[in-house]
Amino acid sequence: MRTCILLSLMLLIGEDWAEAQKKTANYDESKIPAYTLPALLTTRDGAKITTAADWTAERRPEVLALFQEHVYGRTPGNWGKVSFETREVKKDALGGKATRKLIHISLPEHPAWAGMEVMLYLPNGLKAPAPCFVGPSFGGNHAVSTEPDVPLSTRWMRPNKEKSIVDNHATEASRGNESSRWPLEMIIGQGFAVATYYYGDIEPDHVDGWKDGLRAVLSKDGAATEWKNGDWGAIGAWSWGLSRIADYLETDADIDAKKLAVIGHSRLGKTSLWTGAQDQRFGIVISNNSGEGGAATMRRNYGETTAIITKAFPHWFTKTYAGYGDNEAACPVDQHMLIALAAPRPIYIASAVDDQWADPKGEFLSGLNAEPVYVLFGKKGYGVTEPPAVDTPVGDAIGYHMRTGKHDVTDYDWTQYLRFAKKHFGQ
Ligand code: GTR
Repeated sequence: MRTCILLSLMLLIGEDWAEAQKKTANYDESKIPAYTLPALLTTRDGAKITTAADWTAERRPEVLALFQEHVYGRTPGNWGKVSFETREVKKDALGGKATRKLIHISLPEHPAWAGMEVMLYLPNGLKAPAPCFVGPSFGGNHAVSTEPDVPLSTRWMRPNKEKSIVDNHATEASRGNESSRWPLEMIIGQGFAVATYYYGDIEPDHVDGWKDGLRAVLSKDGAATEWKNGDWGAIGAWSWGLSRIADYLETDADIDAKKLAVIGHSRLGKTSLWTGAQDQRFGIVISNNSGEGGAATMRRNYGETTAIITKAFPHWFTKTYAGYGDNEAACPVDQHMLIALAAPRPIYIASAVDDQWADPKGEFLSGLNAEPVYVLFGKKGYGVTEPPAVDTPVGDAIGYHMRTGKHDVTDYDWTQYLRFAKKHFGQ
């Protein structure tokens, strides 16, 4: 009971404190202090990168290592064998339009981790293996789907009255509460599969969540320990989950594993970007309203800042990152370099005009400033240098739009992602 009260208190400090900062944050362009971005195409020892081959062989590994060391932490490599158990194949899902598979992923060498439940919807009647969107959910598979026979997640969930979360657990009334963000029929209707899992299967999203999650299980002694600079944070762990889904999809003959698009919203958009950077099996990377610690330029003091995010959500990142609060200039990376880690794979960044907390212009700028790497590969970026008007998508290998409305994932966003994926996957 006492732990429960303490936990609730800590949660309030995290989410509610961040919420309160939204009122006092800077939203005035003229008040952003001058900044210089770290050079994308100069190595740490000063060598200039002028070819795609040199980017791939020299600078890319260096930039990836810098993000591990300073922002998200290193993903350990000690999970061993991964096992997949298909627990359900429902051929007449979504009124016969789709096949729904439920796959349990676990680690036989680490039975202390309860594993993750993957829900995969496949379009019925396709003549070839399907391309697939892969993304984590905030509310669980039963929240993504409105189908009443999807098992209700039994995992810990963030308090949320509107979503009918009672005592940190989903209830029958929670079904479908995230379905507007996952327009399954629309995605299936265009010939794409969707694979998703509840991010809390990997780690509950609060400061002490790791103690009940995969990070504790994979830590050296399998016991609670303190995290050091460079150790992975929750974003790294959630991202690990997406890579394990890719492991599974590579074994599923109904899927074209050369056509996987990783997608995420908000904190899970940060997760999507970090996944795309680490795991090149994802051929397209999509960041929806990912904001600070995602696509937004770290050095712009606009909306959420490094100081705010690392105070409210220290567990998302490696410990080192907190040291850059109000001291971004000292950080050897900025987020344009994270976008560049997707190159030459297509990447899409989406903002919403009423989501100023996420700094839409800063999200746009990271894509723009990543372009020199795409150019090395003979690819085109936005084709514009100023943020486009609302609801006017731009770009080629780097796509961008600023949607009307608030922080959310809407059908408008998915319309653009489907168009982008069809174009680049040649569907
Ligand atoms: C906010 C946080 C953002 C964003 C968002 C979300 O409170 O400040 O960085 O990640 O949560 O995930 O919905």
